[in-house]
Amino acid sequence: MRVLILGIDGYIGWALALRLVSKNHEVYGMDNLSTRKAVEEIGSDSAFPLPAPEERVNAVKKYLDADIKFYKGDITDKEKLREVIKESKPDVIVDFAEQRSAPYSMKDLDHAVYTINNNLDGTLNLIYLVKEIDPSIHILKMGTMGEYGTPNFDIPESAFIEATINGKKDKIFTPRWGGSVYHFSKIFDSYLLAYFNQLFGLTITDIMQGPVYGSRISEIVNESLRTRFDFDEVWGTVVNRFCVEAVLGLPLTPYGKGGQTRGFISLEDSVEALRTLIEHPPKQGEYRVVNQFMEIHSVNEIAQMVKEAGEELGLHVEIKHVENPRVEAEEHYYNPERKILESLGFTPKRFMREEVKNMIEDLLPYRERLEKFKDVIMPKTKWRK
Ligand code: UPG
Repeated sequence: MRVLILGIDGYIGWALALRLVSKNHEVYGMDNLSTRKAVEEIGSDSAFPLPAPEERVNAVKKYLDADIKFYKGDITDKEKLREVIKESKPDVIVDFAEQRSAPYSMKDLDHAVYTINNNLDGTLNLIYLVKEIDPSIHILKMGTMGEYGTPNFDIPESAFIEATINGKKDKIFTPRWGGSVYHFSKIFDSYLLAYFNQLFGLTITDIMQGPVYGSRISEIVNESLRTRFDFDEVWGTVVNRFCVEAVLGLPLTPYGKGGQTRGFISLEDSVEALRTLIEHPPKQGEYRVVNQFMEIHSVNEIAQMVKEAGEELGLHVEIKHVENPRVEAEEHYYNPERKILESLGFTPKRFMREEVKNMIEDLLPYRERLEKFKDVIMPKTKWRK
């Protein structure tokens, strides 16, 4: 298949590109390199040094004997996006090209406005250009399990549910409630995708993915092929952060009570799940919602796993709860449904307990580099100032 990845320079975008070329798909990618700049803005960097895009493409040629065509461009620039879609003629467009950090979106008004404008402009451009150029293109859009929030009911895996209100039944969009401006931007994306699916008959997979962790996929056979790995208070996600904290000898930082519970997936399983969804598109004109996570854990359980993995590797690891910078439930019910990936033949391969040890092993050679970023680990970005 011909696959265009928007946001190919990111954590999952790059890893997916490697997986797809190794399975003989034709990969085109576009990125405006905004994550690199925004991470620099807060004084941080990827744990693994990142080669420039051209060097990454050369490394793919050298180590995987495959070609990736990289376009530098911003999906909020509709002329550029039109040019890239027309030139690459994709069967499927995978869209990761959004501001993806909850804390970044909560810094101040400017960051909130940027997040909403950037994410929604990109989604609208993509929708309208697919309709204009070739409405049969499958749009595989990265959303988040965070769209649902933490409701006191089981989270369904479907776009719509049947509800009875004041004794009358109707179909309603599955309820969503975000925990940051970023998460709301994804909720608004989902409404747009569902609406334009009904209006234009577009073929869409809207992926509700839980936080991804990990540093390995089988295609990373040389350091120059590594994908980025963030760990600071703004761009790092919880498991990846805890592993870096363990490597640096800093206490692990569960926020508040640490009972926050989420559905997690390893990087390896994430790219393989995405490949499965690419190779098994929905019916033409269908809007498909997929819940993409493999294990449910609380932040406290994760801290415990990372502590044990670190200690097995000879590190001294402490856990120290810190005041929660976010506004979120710290103890709650959590039971999301997951059936679609399994129904397509997908089975997970990597689990958190073993994977955190691999991550610490991968990070240890970079300890000196990570030492330089000790100041950006503790949470400073507060939801309520
Ligand atoms: N948390 C801690 N300690 C930390 C970091 C986070 O307790 O040091 C908590 C945090 O309060 C939250 C949970 O861990 O309750 C998850 O936070 P995090 O890992 O930062 O994930 P999200 O903010 O939900 O966002 C990530 C990605 C986003 C993606 C989403 C998928 O940044 O792009 O959509 O995961 O759910």
